[in-house]
Amino acid sequence: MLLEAYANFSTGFLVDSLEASDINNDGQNEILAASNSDVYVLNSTCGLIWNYDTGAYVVNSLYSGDLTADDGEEIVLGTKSGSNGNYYLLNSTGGLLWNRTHSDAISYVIVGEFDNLNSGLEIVGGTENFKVHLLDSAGNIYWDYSTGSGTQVSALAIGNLSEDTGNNANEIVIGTKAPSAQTTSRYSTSTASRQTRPLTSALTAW
Ligand SMILES: [Ca+2]
Ligand SMILES: [Ca+2]
Ligand SMILES: [Ca+2]
Ligand SMILES: [Ca+2]
Repeated sequence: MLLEAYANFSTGFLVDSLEASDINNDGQNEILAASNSDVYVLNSTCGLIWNYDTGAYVVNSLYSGDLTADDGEEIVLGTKSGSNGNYYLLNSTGGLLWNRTHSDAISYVIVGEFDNLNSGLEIVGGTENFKVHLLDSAGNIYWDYSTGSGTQVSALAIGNLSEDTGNNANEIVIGTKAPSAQTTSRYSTSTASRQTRPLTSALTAW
């Protein structure tokens, strides 16, 4: 099979996170790219529609979803600056809806339905300091879960993985890594583990 580059856009830095989604509801997918402290939204031919610069915060992860009544999909960013992190929510035209500073660097974010008692979709974020957060669409963290000291949350997924009773059908899958003393960067490829955990037991032993 011959794979050919169709178009390209240079961010000038490593691209840490990518997504293709129709964030402005015009029937065509946009390309969302996180690189250094910027988020770029490109059209299907890699033309720049807008970019958003967080300033000092490197964007580790992005994820789009229809979280608020604003037009189109919103984009959640998980970022870091030193050992601190910031969650951001942008609207579909690159406007900042809110940001929330946290004492841990945010390594990964996803959007999905994880609490039917909270209206609309939730945000799940993972940190470089072994925590998983559940946030509502206003940026409030209403619980966190520890994956164990010394690990970093490197990936997250939401899906229905077990039969449940009650309000919450979906579980969270957590990917973690435990960096050695030599490889403390987020690109470490040391041990990984996975867990699934329903919300109802998020704060109790599993
Ligand atoms: Ca579109
Ligand atoms: Ca929206
Ligand atoms: Ca919900
Ligand atoms: Ca389930």
